[in-house]
Amino acid sequence: MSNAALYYTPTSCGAANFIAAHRAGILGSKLNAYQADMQTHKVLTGPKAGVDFYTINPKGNVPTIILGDGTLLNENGATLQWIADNAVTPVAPANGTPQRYVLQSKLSWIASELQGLVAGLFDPAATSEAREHLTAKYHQKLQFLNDVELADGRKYCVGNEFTVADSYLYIVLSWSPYIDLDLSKYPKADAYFKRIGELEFVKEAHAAMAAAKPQV
Ligand SMILES: N[C@@H](CCC(=O)N[C@@H](CS)C(=O)NCC(=O)O)C(=O)O
Repeated sequence: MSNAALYYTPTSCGAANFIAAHRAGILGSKLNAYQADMQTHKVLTGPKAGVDFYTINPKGNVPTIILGDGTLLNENGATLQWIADNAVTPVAPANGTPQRYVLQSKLSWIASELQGLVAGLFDPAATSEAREHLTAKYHQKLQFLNDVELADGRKYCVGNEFTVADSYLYIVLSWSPYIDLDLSKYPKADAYFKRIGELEFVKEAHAAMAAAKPQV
């Protein structure tokens, strides 16, 4: 069976998958990673460079993983766990353990509650009332992240090791400047974000994504 293929962009939630896969040690072995452009909806790198991304993923969004048997996987909760289940270096607690379900709950929370709100703030069509409402709700979530989830100053979302939930939360927090949000108002969340960004493999992953040369 051929390698699976990840489609991503370097600053989107797709990048969380690239970082996780890099940490997992599966890039270029079990998983090849290719960039796509979300404005033009064209694949930018790899054997399908130039192809309309909708023909690969009719939803047109990233992350997208095409498994070796052709199965299309979407949604961070699924793609990140596929990466975890195929990892050489572990990036999730073992399947079936309580901690694995904790990880699943964090992924769902990040996707539905954090990213769901930020996505609305990125929407240029959002009215100022809608924007105000979404911003207030997002601040509540960050307060919870800061005061409850990260209250003990923990390094990682789940347990004592980096997991796919960290790559995802880190990327969502990295969007703060684009939505005019000052993360330093939430010192524990801010410290967490900076700590993850300083991890050597996270820096390596950013460098590898930046080095990918669009072929179209
Ligand atoms: N519900 C999806 C959201 C994925 C998503 O919104 N991806 C964004 C990038 S962070 C995207 O590809 N947007 C471009 C588009 O939808 O056209 C998930 O959890 O993975």
